[in-house]
Amino acid sequence: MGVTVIIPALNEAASIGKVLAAIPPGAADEVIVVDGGSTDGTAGIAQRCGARVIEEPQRGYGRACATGVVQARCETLVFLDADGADDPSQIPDVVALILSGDADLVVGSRLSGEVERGAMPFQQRFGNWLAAWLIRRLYGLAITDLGPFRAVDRGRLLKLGMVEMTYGWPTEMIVKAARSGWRVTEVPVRYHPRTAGRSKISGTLKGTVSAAYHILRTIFRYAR
Ligand SMILES: Nc1nc2c(ncn2[C@@H]2O[C@H](COP(=O)(O)OP(=O)(O)OP(=O)(O)O)[C@@H](O)[C@H]2O)c(=O)[nH]1
Ligand SMILES: [Mg+2]
Repeated sequence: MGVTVIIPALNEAASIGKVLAAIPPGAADEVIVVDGGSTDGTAGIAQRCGARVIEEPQRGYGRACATGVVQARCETLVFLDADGADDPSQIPDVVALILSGDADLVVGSRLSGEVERGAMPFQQRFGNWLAAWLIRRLYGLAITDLGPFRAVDRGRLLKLGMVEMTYGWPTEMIVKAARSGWRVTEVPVRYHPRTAGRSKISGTLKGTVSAAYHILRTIFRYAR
């Protein structure tokens, strides 16, 4: 029982403390920061803020999340980013339908929620819209976004057999959930611009092309 919050982090020293402090008291029984070998002191800050820090030296957003899943001690998992883009005060909203047994996967939708100015460049907004449209068409799942802020049952997630270890991971979870007949629900969430540092993915051409490739490949791979 209980809730484990899993936060993948790579060089997010400017925001990790604020993110951890914003987790509402009582909202999580365990908070894991999966550190990808940060060189800016992220792991130390996370530890001092009371998080359980797990090192995952292999690169990849999905890899970090998957390591958190294996290590988590609670049955309900919540994923959110370390860069300050997601709002930890919304953890209770995201996790509620899992805890009540009314959903198997809850995805925080930024597009049906609130995107702060500068949080989501046009290409990221369009990419998410397109991916969600494809998933509606190919999988019959009524979703609007593929956001990282989400909640899921750990036992179920382990049975999905996740293989994507980069930015295709969140997409793979959704399409495999659809294929497995899970009850997938969205709740609106707020999305802020990352607290500090240059955008590594959504604001760069290389990052955008790579993320788009992994997301689209994953959608078509399981559509057959
Ligand atoms: N441990 C670990 N964490 C990662 C890795 N890549 C990204 N992250 C973390 O995963 C979260 C999402 O990554 P971001 O770089 O913010 O991805 P994004 O939101 O698509 O793009 P930008 O915010 O525009 O850079 C952040 O908390 C990152 O620190 C990695 O290889 N290892
Ligand atoms: Mg980000």
